Amino acid sequence: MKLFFLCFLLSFGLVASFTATSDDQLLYLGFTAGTNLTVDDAATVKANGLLELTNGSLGCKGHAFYPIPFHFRKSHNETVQSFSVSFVFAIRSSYPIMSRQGLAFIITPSMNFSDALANQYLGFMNSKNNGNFSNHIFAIELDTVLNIEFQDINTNHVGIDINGLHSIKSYPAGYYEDSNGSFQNMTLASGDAMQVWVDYNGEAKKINVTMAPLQMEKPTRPLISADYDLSIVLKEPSYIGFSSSGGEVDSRHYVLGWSFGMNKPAPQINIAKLPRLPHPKHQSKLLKIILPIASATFISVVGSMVILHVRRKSRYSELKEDWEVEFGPHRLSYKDLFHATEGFKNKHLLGAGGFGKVYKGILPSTKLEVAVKRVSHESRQGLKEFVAEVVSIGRIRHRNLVQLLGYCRRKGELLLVYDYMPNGSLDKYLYCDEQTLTLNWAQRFRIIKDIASGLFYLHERWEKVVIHRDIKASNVLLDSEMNGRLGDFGLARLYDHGTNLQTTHVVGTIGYLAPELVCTGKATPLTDVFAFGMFLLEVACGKRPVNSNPQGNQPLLVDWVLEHWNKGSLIEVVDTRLQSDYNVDEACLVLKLGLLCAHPFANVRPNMQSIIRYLDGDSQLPELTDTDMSFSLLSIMQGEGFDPYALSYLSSKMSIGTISDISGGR
Ligand SMILES: Nc1ncnc2c1ncn2[C@@H]1O[C@H](COP(=O)(O)OP(=O)(O)OP(=O)(O)O)[C@@H](O)[C@H]1O
Ligand SMILES: *[C@@H]1O[C@H](CO)[C@@H](O)[C@H](O)[C@H]1NC(C)=O
Ligand SMILES: *[C@@H]1O[C@H](CO)[C@@H](O)[C@H](O)[C@H]1NC(C)=O
Ligand SMILES: *[C@@H]1O[C@H](CO)[C@@H](O)[C@H](O)[C@H]1NC(C)=O
Ligand SMILES: *[C@@H]1O[C@H](CO)[C@@H](O)[C@H](O)[C@H]1NC(C)=O
Ligand SMILES: *[C@@H]1O[C@H](CO)[C@@H](O)[C@H](O)[C@H]1NC(C)=O
Ligand SMILES: *[C@@H]1O[C@H](CO)[C@@H](O)[C@H](O)[C@H]1NC(C)=O
Ligand SMILES: *[C@@H]1O[C@H](CO)[C@@H](O)[C@H](O)[C@H]1NC(C)=O
Ligand SMILES: *[C@@H]1O[C@H](CO)[C@@H](O)[C@H](O)[C@H]1NC(C)=O
Ligand SMILES: CC(=O)N[C@H]1CO[C@H](CO)[C@@H](O)[C@@H]1O
Repeated sequence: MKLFFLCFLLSFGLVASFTATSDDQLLYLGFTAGTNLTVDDAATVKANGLLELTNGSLGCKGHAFYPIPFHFRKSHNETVQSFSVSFVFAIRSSYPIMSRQGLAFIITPSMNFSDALANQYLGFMNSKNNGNFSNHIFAIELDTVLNIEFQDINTNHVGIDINGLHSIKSYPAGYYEDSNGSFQNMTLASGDAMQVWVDYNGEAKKINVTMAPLQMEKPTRPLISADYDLSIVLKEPSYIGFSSSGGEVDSRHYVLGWSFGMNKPAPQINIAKLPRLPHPKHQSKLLKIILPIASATFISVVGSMVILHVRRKSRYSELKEDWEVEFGPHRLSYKDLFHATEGFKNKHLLGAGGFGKVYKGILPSTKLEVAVKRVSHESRQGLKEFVAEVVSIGRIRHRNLVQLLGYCRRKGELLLVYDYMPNGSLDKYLYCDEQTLTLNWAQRFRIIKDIASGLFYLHERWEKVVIHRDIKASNVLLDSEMNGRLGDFGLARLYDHGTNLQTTHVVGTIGYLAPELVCTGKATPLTDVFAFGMFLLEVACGKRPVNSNPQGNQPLLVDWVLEHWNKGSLIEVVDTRLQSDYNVDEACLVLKLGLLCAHPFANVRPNMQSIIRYLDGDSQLPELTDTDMSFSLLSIMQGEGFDPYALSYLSSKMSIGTISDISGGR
């Protein structure tokens, strides 16, 4: 390497040059094919001198390394010396607003990344080795996707990675203004070229990362500064270079220039000598005039034909990505669902809930009756995890759960396909006006037992604990034999994904939310038990959990039942529509169990297994004592900051999400 190598290449009027100025310094002002650079996978050196790391094909990865490894220590038993890196990069995408992964500068003992994955693994990690200390990899990631699994901070960040993608330190892309110290945002995926500096101080064991727009001098204050001893990370010798991966949309990652210095500053990159990015932003005047005219003419001629064609196509268009391949069997085509519901006609509308509208349909292939739920889902973040969860939920089968058959994805929406329940949801029967339609006690008691058994399965019998989070009468559906089946399980998590992980967002429906859930936002099996308790009272009394009393002075059903229990007149709360035609022992059992389950203190509530034993009469419900029951849920909730007005005006249809919207948003 003692060679002094200099090469100028004239191509497209650009000068691309590579200089290995000495054995411990590098400078690339653009790249030339056959340059001292090892590229693999999707990476190529373009004729105009750009190093293109990813070529725009979906889920591709690409690498470029200086082919000769560096010695980072003077001798094998010493610490890693200081070094510094500087490079100019750009991320170009056909859809500027969409996610497209990113690239990383990396130092690695091996150039073989055949086992590494694309997408969120940035082409240098995979799900097995991520975070493993035997990787000996140091990287600076420029990431445009928020990956919850790596605790990414946002969709536009710079991070210092040691042996894995969970950054030891990261910060939104940007720089600190030298003049006044204010922070200026930068958008990695803007398509503009920008410069990054990485400086490691071997004595102070400090890593600084700085970035700035191309025309700017290096800012004094680094964007990220981390104390870390790279001596425990880097292997001797190690390669330096770049790794990159594309995501779900067409995007290209470029490096325009690069310099490196071992124990000395990286040579300054002369911006003027860098190659140009494709799609020049400055069009010639002629083009500015001709282009609109030409395109207008073109559009008007071809337009009508295209519109006809696009209409046909976009009608059934859906989003499908490579990661979904493994979920293949669970994915249903939009075309099938469209035909199944005759184009989502209103006459097939079964109802609408907090998540979206539900339609009845008949799948063309199997003639199976299904319910199709259209859930609007703006955020793409966490979608992969969510779909994985949907598929995992789809494997849950139990006679008291509504089977999820599959899903389909379109732009901004998700379609979930369930078994059709011909007799609809329980709330219709509980709150209907006609006397004839209501359910008798035996039917009610059986549905209660059904739901208990479905919930018990979710909590304790399936391979992992599934918390329902939204138990209520409208989520209890009745099949053709009037068996109770719990629907919507696991769905509430949809709203958890993609929102800020720090601010846990409460999901559920007012009146069914346990006090501790409202405070901590943490759903547990016992918060489900609370909602189940409310459900028991609801079924026995035929009243909604909130604002059930016409006089309005007792907004919570549980407090009203409790008042009667205290007075010894529990039986008076039983639904009058039953016209005293019910089993008094069973009704008392359900009411007392309801109170116990809806207890504000979670540790007093029984688990689902005990609940089933009580309902089956296999064990005796513990006698409720006055001290156990000396609570008013409303006062406790008010103590926790609930607005009593909001509470009393709420119908059970409203969810917490809606309330926070009314009060000015999150
Ligand atoms: N599998 C199904 N079979 C038949 N009807 C269904 C099915 N799923 C839902 N429905 C009907 O669609 C209505 C709306 O359901 P959805 O679950 O979206 O709303 P919800 O339960 O009222 O509220 P939330 O979205 O908060 O759970 C239900 O009340 C029910 O009548
Ligand atoms: C790359 O650089 C090395 C040493 O600097 C030199 O020996 C080699 O010839 C160069 N290769 C090419 C293709 O320029
Ligand atoms: C991109 O690179 C991959 C190799 O990783 C190759 O299979 C693919 O054809 C390339 N696509 C284009 C558009 O060049
Ligand atoms: C490093 O190893 C060399 C021999 O390989 C030895 O002479 C020297 O003392 C060692 N230095 C330290 C700091 O251990
Ligand atoms: C790269 O590693 C894989 C497995 O880790 C191995 O199969 C392959 O032969 C390696 N390629 C080279 C060029 O060493
Ligand atoms: C880390 O990688 C090494 C070598 O590949 C392997 O033996 C070890 O089990 C891995 N450790 C973990 C925790 O995965
Ligand atoms: C700091 O300076 C920059 C440019 O000089 C300016 O855009 C920015 O508004 C200033 N910020 C503050 C807080 O003064
Ligand atoms: C930078 O971006 C963040 C998040 O997008 C935003 O909250 C902040 O206000 C922005 N700051 C400036 C100075 O634009
Ligand atoms: C890193 O940044 C700090 C200021 O935050 C500075 O004091 C230090 O000298 C810098 N170190 C290197 C190696 O540039
Ligand atoms: C009460 C009620 O509506 N029962 C119906 C449930 O569904 C079956 C099959 O669709 C009907 O036969 C029942 O009448």
